[in-house]
Amino acid sequence: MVGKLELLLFFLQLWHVAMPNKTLEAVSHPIQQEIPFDSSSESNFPIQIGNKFYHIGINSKVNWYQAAHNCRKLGGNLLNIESSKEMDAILSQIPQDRYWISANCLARDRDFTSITTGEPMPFFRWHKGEPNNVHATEYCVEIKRTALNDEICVNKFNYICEAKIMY
Ligand SMILES: [Ca+2]
Repeated sequence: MVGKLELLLFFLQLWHVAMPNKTLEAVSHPIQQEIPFDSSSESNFPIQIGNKFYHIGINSKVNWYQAAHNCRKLGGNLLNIESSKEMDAILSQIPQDRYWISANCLARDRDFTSITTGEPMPFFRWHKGEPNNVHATEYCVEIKRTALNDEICVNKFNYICEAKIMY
């Protein structure tokens, strides 16, 4: 004779087998499809260099402001380049293209500050002749293939986010 409790436990076990919990997985990785590298990774920041993690946004080109928001949504910030070594490592990981980073002079003209730290970005490797502030309209900084360029903030490019802790 099977007791009511045993019967209930049996049906509960059947329920778990029949209805695996997918909800938590879906909530944990809502923007996984935007990750361009290493599709096996489930992190928003799949690239690790030293103690930092990176997200390369290449699926939709956006203006600098939207790029900053996108990085925050992922749990990080726009790339703050800290050294020549870091810049070389980043360049070795990305297709040659145009990418927004954290440096900008929106608050004070020609005073390039990182939106990520509120401090001057520690390392700049400008293209020859840059920053040239063409038509006095270039307030945001991009990696333009191999080096940095000041550019009009509303232009739409890829972007690079960083995080010190992997999300
Ligand atoms: Ca420029």
